[in-house]
Amino acid sequence: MSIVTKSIVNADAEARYLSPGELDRIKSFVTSGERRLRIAQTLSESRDRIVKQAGDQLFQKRPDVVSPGGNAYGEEMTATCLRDLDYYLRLVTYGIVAGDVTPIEEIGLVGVREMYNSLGTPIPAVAEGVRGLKNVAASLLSGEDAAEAGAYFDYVIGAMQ
Ligand SMILES: CCC1=C(C)/C(=C/C2=NC(=C\c3[nH]c(/C=C4\NC(=O)[C@H](C)[C@H]4CC)c(C)c3CCC(=O)O)/C(CCC(=O)O)=C2C)NC1=O
Repeated sequence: MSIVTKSIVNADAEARYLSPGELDRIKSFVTSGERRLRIAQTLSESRDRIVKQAGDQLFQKRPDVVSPGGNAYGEEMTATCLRDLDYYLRLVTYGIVAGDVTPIEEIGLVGVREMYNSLGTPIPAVAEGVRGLKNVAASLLSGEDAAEAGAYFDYVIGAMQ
């Protein structure tokens, strides 16, 4: 949900007009719109490269996950692992566009620890992969844009600590 929808739902639940504070927050959401869309566009266009490089970095740091007995060992499992990184990059672009972490939370983080535990996937290694996504993404963005995007990657990483 974006801040616009959220504010309207909250105000209507109390049958009131949007408050000055809500209008202020919506204003800053609207004025940052062009920048947020530009960031999401860059990340979407470069998704293949971002995921590939983040995967390479992860498997260099954690060779155990792609070694025999590792959770991402074998072509198919490695591809599934990279698919998960692609999922998180996609969810981060949703968050950036919405200006809100709720889509990331609802689609990709609720129950994630239990899920990875049941699959035997090492969660710190997934977090490391998302850190890689963040670093590669940052290398494609200006400093200010990288900081904005970084907050959403950090949100995912934080949920996996
Ligand atoms: C959009 C929201 C969403 C998420 C997040 C998601 C994740 C997700 N990852 C899965 C599997 C998996 N995830 C991984 C990932 C990894 N293994 C490692 O060692 C690495 C650290 C890591 C890559 C960074 C692997 C290897 C599997 C397959 C495990 C198996 O089948 O045993 C599965 C089990 C079903 C399947 O194989 O598709 C789900 C549901 N699905 C979703 O719909």
